[in-house]
Amino acid sequence: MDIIQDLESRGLVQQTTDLEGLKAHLAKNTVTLYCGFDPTADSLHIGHLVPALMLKRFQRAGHRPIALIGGGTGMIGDPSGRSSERQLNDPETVAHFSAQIKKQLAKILDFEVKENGAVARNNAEWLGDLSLIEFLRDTGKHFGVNYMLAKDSVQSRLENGISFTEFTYMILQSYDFLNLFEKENCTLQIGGSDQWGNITAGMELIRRTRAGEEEVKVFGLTVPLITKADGTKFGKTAGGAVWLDPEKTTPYEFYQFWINTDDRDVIKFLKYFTFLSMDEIKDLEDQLASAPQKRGPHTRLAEEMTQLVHGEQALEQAKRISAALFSGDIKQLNGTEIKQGFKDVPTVKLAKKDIPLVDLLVDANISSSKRQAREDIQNGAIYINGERQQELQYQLTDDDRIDDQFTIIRRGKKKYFLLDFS
Ligand code: 545
Repeated sequence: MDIIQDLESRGLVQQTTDLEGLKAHLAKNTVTLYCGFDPTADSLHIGHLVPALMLKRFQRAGHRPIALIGGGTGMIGDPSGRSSERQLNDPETVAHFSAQIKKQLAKILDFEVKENGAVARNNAEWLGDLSLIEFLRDTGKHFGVNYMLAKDSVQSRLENGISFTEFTYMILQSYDFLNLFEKENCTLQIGGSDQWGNITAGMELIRRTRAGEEEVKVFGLTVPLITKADGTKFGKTAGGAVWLDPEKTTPYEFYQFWINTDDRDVIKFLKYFTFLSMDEIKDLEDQLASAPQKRGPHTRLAEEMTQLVHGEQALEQAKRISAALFSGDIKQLNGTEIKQGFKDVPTVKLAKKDIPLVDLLVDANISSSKRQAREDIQNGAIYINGERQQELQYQLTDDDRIDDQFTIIRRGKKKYFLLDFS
């Protein structure tokens, strides 16, 4: 099966230019392709994974991916898919974001392999010292204003307004494609479907500047934007976006996000996000039909994704945390795992001493008064590290502190509190 067939069977191809030509091109050559990422934040989120993994899919099929960091374009702002003008970031921020994004992409792609090792480029390298006069004469001349106005990215902004700055963005991205074509023999640009207008603009620029030359064949391909069966936005949780940076979204939260995928979406996501073969995915689809309560496909998706983004050890931790929280057997976790698993529960800092449970419940605002605290204990509503404690006189000791630092108190069915004795 060729790469395009594989991508099509996974539903990963939204639009292409000259599909048959592209298939032949990929069959005949080691193709250099690129996808751009503008440093608009200090981390990628899971929405960016599909195009990033797409580069990896091409690499696995023997082609050569370029991860382009938009250190230059990130100073301007892509109007594509946006209903209002962007806030400009200062150069230091853009440089900081660029470094972060580059690190994340470096974890996904293989830069070491000899034949078709991935390459990272930053368009600040060439856009940075481009003179305005040169740019307007050599590049701007190829863009008719009518052509630019017809693009979706501009059309959808006519009402709200668009600055000349953002209006020019498509020319910069086009210049990149031309530059990578000339310097790296890059002949394919990929991106999300919001990038179609910019990608085709670049092809047009290459065609015009290379007019009359033979063998100028470049292509574009877009992946679909991810939709969910329930109509809500993909990749958002109550706590916001699901980031790749483990400081922003812990591996445990990341794992939980995928585990909680809707039954109606899980097979599609296995196709979009994992490298499981279509046969393996078909097996999981059968499992979903015959034993939906087992959530086999969801577990597999969560495992594959956590391993891919955070590595084996983080995956094991995420699974241990999930199992401990499910069974209530919290004692088996270590301090780091406690911190991850209880990141969002109310935390109370306390001094390390043997303190009567009744006092502790009041001090930590777990029970509203001593009377209430006694009632809670007697009713069996209080759990220390997962174990019920009904002894009114009970005193917390070192034994109750996990890694000499943390105690988890549960009140009732699911109200958790983290006591931090550090
Ligand atoms: C810049 C210069 C080029 C080619 C492309 C670009 C970037 C492009 C763009 N892409 C999006 C993006 O998001 C921020 C990521 C980092 C926080 O704006 N003009 O930079 C997204 N892209 C991946 C997919 C996308 C797109 O990085 O293409 O569709 C999201 O899935 O929105 O020469």
